[in-house]
Amino acid sequence: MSPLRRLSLLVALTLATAGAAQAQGRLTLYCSSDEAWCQQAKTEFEKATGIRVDMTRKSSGETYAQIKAEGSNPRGDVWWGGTGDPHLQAAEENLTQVYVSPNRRRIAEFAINQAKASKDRTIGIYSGALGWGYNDEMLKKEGLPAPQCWADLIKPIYKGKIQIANPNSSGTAYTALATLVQLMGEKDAFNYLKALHKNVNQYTKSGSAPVKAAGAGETLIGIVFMHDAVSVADAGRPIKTVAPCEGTGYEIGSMSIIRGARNLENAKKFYDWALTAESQGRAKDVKSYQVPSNLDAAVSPLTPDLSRIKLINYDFAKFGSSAERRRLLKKWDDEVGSLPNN
Ligand code: S7P
Repeated sequence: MSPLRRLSLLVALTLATAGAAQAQGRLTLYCSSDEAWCQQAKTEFEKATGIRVDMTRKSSGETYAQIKAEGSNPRGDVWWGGTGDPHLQAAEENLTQVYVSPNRRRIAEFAINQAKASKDRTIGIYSGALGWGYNDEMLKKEGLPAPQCWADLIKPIYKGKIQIANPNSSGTAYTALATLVQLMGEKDAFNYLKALHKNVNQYTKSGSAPVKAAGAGETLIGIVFMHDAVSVADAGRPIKTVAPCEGTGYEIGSMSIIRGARNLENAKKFYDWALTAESQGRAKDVKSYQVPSNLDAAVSPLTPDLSRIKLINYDFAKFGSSAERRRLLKKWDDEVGSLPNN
């Protein structure tokens, strides 16, 4: 072999090795929590491990749809955050993979139940109850009563004053749909949703957008997770948070490793890290006020206390199943989403 040929082979080999080393140092993270929390997770994990994280933030339903579309050629490694139902659906559809982290010892029962329901393809990382936030200044200016119950939200006095997300894209809005079905029975829940439609001025893509809009004075009421309303209030907006008087549903924010993850070892490292008290305790620093699943994680005094909220016995196995989630979303599209705008 000529010296020139030997040299070019050596260069090619060095470049290939360097490429492989670099590939070992990366992680593709699909994040469905709040943008600031996603950014924090990326930065903190990079700092702790030196692994470079490519992070994309999308709502829960959108991320599920992306992982499904990429199923035969997976691009993501970990799906972190977002409501638990679409994580359960992804598990059932074999889009995510089994992993039992050594860091599961101090994890709350609600989070382990999620792992059990999925045969260890997903796990809970936080929880939070559904409710809404309203703009107290606007309410007073308009001389309206504060809505305290689901029944209040369909009153004509709130016509055009409510926002909620579209349940196809948003895990929050799917939680609302499943909650109402469990609270009222399916027939009454769909009648309720049709009545609510008259008061809705916009179905947003993201679940927390409605209360951000309420904080900005663009709508009176945003149906969201209560911790998202607290977060907007904590940012100095005139938002009051409501736990519905009839009772309400809740989420188990979840995490899953995507089947066929290209950076599997790094995915496991991230998964283990995301279950630690240290990483979960940092959420409050970016105004994410969910209840952490690690029992030793620091909890903000602003975090809504779930033991003081009337929670329904949310059936995650049923409403996270592929058939039920698809059926309910189609029914919402056919009977509610397709109604003419007000
Ligand atoms: O981090 C806030 C939060 O409400 O966002 C997640 C949510 O599913 C993402 O937004 P979408 O409703 O648009 O899917 C929740 O898991 C989380 O508590």
